[in-house]
Amino acid sequence: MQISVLTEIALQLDDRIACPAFLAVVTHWQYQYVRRHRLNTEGYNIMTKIALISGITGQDGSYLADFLLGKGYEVHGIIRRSSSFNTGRIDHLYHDQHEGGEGLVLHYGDLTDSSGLRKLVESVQPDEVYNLGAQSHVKVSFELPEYTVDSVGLGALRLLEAVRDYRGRTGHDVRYYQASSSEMFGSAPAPQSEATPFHPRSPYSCAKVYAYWQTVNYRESYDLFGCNGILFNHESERRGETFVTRKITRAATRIKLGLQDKLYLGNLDAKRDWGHAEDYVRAQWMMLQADKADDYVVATGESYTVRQFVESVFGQLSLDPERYVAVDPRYFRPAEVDHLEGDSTKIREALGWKPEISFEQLVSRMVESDLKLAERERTLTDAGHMLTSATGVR
Ligand code: NDP
Ligand code: GDR
Repeated sequence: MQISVLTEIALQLDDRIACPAFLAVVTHWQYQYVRRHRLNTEGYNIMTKIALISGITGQDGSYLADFLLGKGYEVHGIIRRSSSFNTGRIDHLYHDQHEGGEGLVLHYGDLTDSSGLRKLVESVQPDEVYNLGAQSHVKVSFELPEYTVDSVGLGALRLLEAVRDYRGRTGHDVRYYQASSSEMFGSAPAPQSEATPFHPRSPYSCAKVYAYWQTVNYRESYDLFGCNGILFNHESERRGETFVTRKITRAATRIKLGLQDKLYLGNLDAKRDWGHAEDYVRAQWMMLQADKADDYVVATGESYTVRQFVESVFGQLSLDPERYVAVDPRYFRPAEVDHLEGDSTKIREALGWKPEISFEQLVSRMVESDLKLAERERTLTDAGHMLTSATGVR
């Protein structure tokens, strides 16, 4: 109603004093209104929000897509071109458009390609942008420092610029989430909170510190609604197999079924604050629904050593870790982060977030899921099929 009145005014102005910029903005609003409103099953006019996710094929991207689709969002994801399939974590969500698929739309793009990112933001016209894409492996970042900094640090800057330009041209407000990391605290003593000074210890975490400050800078300089979620480690059944928790659950369950003999790990004394990714993507969304943009630590507040994680997993499977686990210095890092344990009081008090899944439940869910996977592998090997190694190289 209000929109069509505005369009009417714009058209008259356009005739008389030629005001194309105003007309463009109003036309944009009108288009947005039509695109974002639909009738629900009871016939009520409801608002559809549009989200754009970088890193949708990763652990968090896939859970966030599940979560947002469940809330009625139209979700757009950026995927990288790859010579092999990289959409395994979101296959359950994606329906081919030829089969009437809706809700989730995938686009090729890369955080190292600014022109592609700009075009995407322009065409998707998102209300919320979640920047989760990254070369996210800390040990790998020592071997690929330049690429890591390009995708993690400059990648965030490229996306922020694309959002700023789109907002400036259309007046459309876009909220931006930056996947910041507890790795930024590095060697700062635990517990770490929003007030703890950063001391990054890897190319990855240096790049994350850069992206963190650019997000703050865009908020302060351009009044962009940008939030940093400083997330402590979060794991799941969908965790990449070269991160330590999944490497352990994959190996232990394979050992249980006679598919593997040994598990080689690096530093067993590192302590981490491990939560479940499902709880953490909810926190990401909550930050963008708040009245005011801010930065928040997201953590459980409990930490365990890698050794304790091993004991818990092997214990669940009634296996003796002493027999199967060995240390291989190849997995040590040039600089280690010894102890991360988050103080998430701020988000708990300001937004009412808290984790629902305990450490014990996290371990059980991962073990249960990987045991099923190992059983399928066992069936295949029993039928004479060759399997590629499930043990990560990192
Ligand atoms: P994953 O490694 O599982 O996923 C990373 C995603 O980024 C994948 O979709 C990957 O694509 C994509 N990606 C990698 N490089 C590029 C690029 N150049 N351009 C576009 N996309 C790219 O990470 P998580 O899901 O675990 O983490 C999500 C984000 O949160 C990351 O930014 C990570 O650094 C950060 N983070 C993670 C924490 C955790 O404990 N999980 C804690 C704190 C922060 P592809 O599938 O093709 O490889
Ligand atoms: P992290 O996770 O470096 O904290 O980064 P990772 O699981 O790789 O390592 C956790 C700790 O375990 C020690 N470790 C090993 N790690 C791996 N990967 N492989 C091993 O064999 C091994 N043995 C011991 C590590 O030295 C380390 O101390 C993760 C990523 O998701 C980042 O993107 C994210 O920002 C941080 O968590 C928070």
